[in-house]
Amino acid sequence: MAKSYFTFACFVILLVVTACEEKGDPRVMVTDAWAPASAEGATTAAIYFTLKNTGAAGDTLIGAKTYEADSVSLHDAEKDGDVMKMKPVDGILIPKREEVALTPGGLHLMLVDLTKPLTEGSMITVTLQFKKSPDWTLQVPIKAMDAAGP
Ligand SMILES: [Cu+2]
Repeated sequence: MAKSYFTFACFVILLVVTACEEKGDPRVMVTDAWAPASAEGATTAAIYFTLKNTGAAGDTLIGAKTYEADSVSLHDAEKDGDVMKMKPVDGILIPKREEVALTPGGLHLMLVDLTKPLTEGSMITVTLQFKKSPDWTLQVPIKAMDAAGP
């Protein structure tokens, strides 16, 4: 009985794995999340992380939510002369088998209308929403205001 149950379980796992491969699903992982502490009186804050897609299809980060802010936008940044300008983007594409890094001076999540300041040494929870992959909830450690990386 135990043995046949084990065989059945293996068969089911095999079916699930096969189904995923055939559909060519994305497989997105999120690593190296961090955010600098927010400036005194600031109403916005940026969050950075790396998206890694080891799957057989591309996916798109389309949004995020957190209790720390009224809304979350996807932003890109570029230098316009000496000024760093940010602009909203509809989504962040993560091509299959590729990595996309959100870093200072480039792509980032923007928390808009913070419910409270992000303080160094604390941790916040953010849920990422993708076009195809399930939601991914991550813990984001808050670093010093002048930190350059995770
Ligand atoms: Cu921004």
